[in-house]
Amino acid sequence: VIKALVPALLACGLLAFPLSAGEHHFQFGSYGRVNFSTDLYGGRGSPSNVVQHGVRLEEPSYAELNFHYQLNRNDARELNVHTVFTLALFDSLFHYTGQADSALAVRNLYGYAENVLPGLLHLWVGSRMYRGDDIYLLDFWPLDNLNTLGGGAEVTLGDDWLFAAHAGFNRLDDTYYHQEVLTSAPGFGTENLLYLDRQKLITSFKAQRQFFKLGGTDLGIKFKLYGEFHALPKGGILRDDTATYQKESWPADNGWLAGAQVGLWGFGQNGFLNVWARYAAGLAAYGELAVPWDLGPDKKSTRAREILTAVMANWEGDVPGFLPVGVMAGGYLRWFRDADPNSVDLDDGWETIWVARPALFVTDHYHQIFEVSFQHKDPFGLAWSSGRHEQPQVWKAAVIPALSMGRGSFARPQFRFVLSASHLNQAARNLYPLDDPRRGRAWEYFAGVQVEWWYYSSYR
Ligand SMILES: [Ca+2]
Ligand SMILES: [Ca+2]
Repeated sequence: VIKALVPALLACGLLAFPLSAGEHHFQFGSYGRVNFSTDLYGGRGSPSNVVQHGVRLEEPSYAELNFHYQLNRNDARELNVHTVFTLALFDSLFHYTGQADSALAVRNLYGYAENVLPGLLHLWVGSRMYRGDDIYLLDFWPLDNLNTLGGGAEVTLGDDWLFAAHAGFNRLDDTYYHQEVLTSAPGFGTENLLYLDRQKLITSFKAQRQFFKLGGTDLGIKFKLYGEFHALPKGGILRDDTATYQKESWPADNGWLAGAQVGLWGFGQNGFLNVWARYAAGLAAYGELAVPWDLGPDKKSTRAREILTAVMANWEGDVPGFLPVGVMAGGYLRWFRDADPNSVDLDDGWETIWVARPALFVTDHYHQIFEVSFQHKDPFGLAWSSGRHEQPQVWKAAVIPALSMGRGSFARPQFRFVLSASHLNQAARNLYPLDDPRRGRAWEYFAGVQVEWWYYSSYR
């Protein structure tokens, strides 16, 4: 039967695809950062932050291995299929802990069909880091950053217009989404009952317009509009905190997010500027991979809000009579309110961080880099320790001699020595646990050696 089918399938063109495909490509890529450090008090250098997204410089080691296979046809406008597999390794290094285990995560596992309609329509399905532009200095994507299991479509009209829509589900390993209960089986013994199984649906939409060579210069500008809608069906769990199971039910819930980005590039060397703003409500204010906390009296997230604005810029150029220089800068301002009726608790408030990283490109490879940052948090509630309104604040300054593969703030791989000092005010130190020795130190240090690389990675 199969032998008889082959000519028929060939005739239909169904088997013809792999036979007539052009060159196949395999590409290995990677993003990585590895560091070892000391806090100069005998311990490991650790991040000292009072905001959600602190400086990248103090982050733990992390790596991605990116395997990309492309069935590449000869004509760039013909159907072209990519499969992408990215494995991530988090900071659990055998040579440091002595434990032969790793913290792994699959960050990409998807197929992308390019030119389903030539030059117009592209489709993808799978598990994907689906995201736009970041604030490199904070390792933070302020507008569009989904880690999703789903699928989507992209429509491109030349290089000018891009429209994209996507839908995906997640069901975190938490009893807010998922519960299995041991029950007695008919007859004898026990069995697992999947009592709660509610998936959160996340959909996203983006529209982007780019303009190139503005006024005959190298300047380009882009405008992006972005939105998300989150929906969670109703559900309930069995609580076994009493002698008998108690049923607890939750209503259906939802959330939405709307935002925009303006991007400018093509000034100086490697110059660009991105500005973002977004407004989120309900489930979307807590983020995609979150279990919302402190819900309203109706057990819904309706009252939660997040407002965020962010900036990232880079400029490099020659200063006459001096060295070539560069400066990266970025930051964000965020206001958040959780869903409970109390608007003056510690969960609600403002936070902001601003960071600048100037560099002197002494030679193509030796770069003298500096980084300064300031972070501030204004929780509306009263601090537990003092009963007063406290505003944690941290200043940081770092000296970073670096060896880079080429001139430029984004040239990688980069080897660097980092000596960073942080000054924490009393309110910031009060965030540490009571017996933590750091409560008594106004200054914290991070001295370390790092290497960071990326090539053919989904990171850039
Ligand atoms: Ca609140
Ligand atoms: Ca609260």
